[in-house]
Formats: sequence, structure tokens, C-alpha cells
Amino acid sequence: MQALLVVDVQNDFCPGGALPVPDGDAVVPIINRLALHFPLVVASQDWHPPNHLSFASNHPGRAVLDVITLDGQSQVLWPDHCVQGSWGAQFHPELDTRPFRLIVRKGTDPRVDSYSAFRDNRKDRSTGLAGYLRELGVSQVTVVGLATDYCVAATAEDALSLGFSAKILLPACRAVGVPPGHTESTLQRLRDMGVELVDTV
Ligand code: VGL
Ligand code: ZN
Repeated sequence: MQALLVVDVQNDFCPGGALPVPDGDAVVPIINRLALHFPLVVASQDWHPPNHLSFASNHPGRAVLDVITLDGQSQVLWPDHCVQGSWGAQFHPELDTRPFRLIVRKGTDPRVDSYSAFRDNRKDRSTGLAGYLRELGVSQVTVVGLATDYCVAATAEDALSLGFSAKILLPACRAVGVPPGHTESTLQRLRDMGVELVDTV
């Protein structure tokens, strides 16, 4: 069975949000149509507490997009975004949430970031998504949403390493593209791993 994973289509990642992905809202109508064709649709929300250590504001003297080492792992510092319960953390208002059978929230531990909808960046703590999908007999996942080069990529990569086959539908994704070339190098790495990158919906 196939599942559609809708990653982080939230106000803060759309124009007008705190960490806007260029053209991010363009994915909304595409995903709304796509969802009708999948037997199972799951969505994720980036869902940070205000003291989250991926926020530059929690590192005095540091700026947005600085890269620091956090518990031995490299961490990009972001503007405050997707704060639990805030407008920015809500799904885009035109995203049709009715097909979502499960909504996974990630990035809730203030000390560790979580790009993937499956588990945190240290690959320590699971969201339970892999077990949920397995229990329902899912073997193939299709990943769409925001942002291609961060949370979509990490989710597809984890899907593969957790035993699912993984596809990314590129027209239903948009990228941050920072630092320059990040999208291209990320997509090449995913391709080499065995993630199928699809150019048409
Ligand atoms: C994301 C940066 C920080 C994403 C989340 O959803 O791609 N990017 N938090
Ligand atoms: Zn985040």
C-alpha cells in the first residue's frame, strides 16, 4: 500500500510567514488534488517550543543562517518559526486537511531539531510514524510539501532507511535553497540513495 506524506505545509513556510520558502504556497492546490488519489494521507507539522535551540534568538550573538555545533551535530540557526499553537504553526488555510488520517508533530524537544517526520536529527527519538505505517501495511511512501531540501528530503531519506520505498513529487514541493546549491546537492544525494525523484504530478 501507498501513503502520501504531506510535510510541513504551514503558514510560517509560506509567503508572509517567518521562514518563507519561495513560492511555498504554490504546493497547496497541487497537494489538495493529489490527496484524492491516495488510500492513506498523513501530514506533519513542525511544532517547536519557544525555547527551541534551532532558533537564532536562543543563541545571543548568533544570526539567522549561522551554523553552530549542537551536541556534536551541525545545526543551522533559523528565525523563530512554527511555535506551538501560533498562527505560523497552523496549516496553510487553503490546505485541505480533511483527508489527513494522522498528523505527526515534530521538533518538540527544545534541544534537538527534527527535519524528518519519522525521527529527530540525531535519529534518537521516533515520532511513531514508521510503526503506524507498517501496522497499516504501507510499503511505499510519496513525500510532498515544504521544504524540499530540508524536511521533505530528511523524511524521504528516513523512509528509505526505515525500509519503505520513497518517492518525492517535485512539483508538489518547494525548496529553501540556502546555502546556494543546497537543493541540487541534496537532491543528488537522495537520488544516489535510491529515492525516486518525480518531475510530474
Ligand atoms: C524546516 C527548517 C527548519 C522544513 C523546518 O520544514 O523544511 N526547515 N524547520
Ligand atoms: Zn523547524
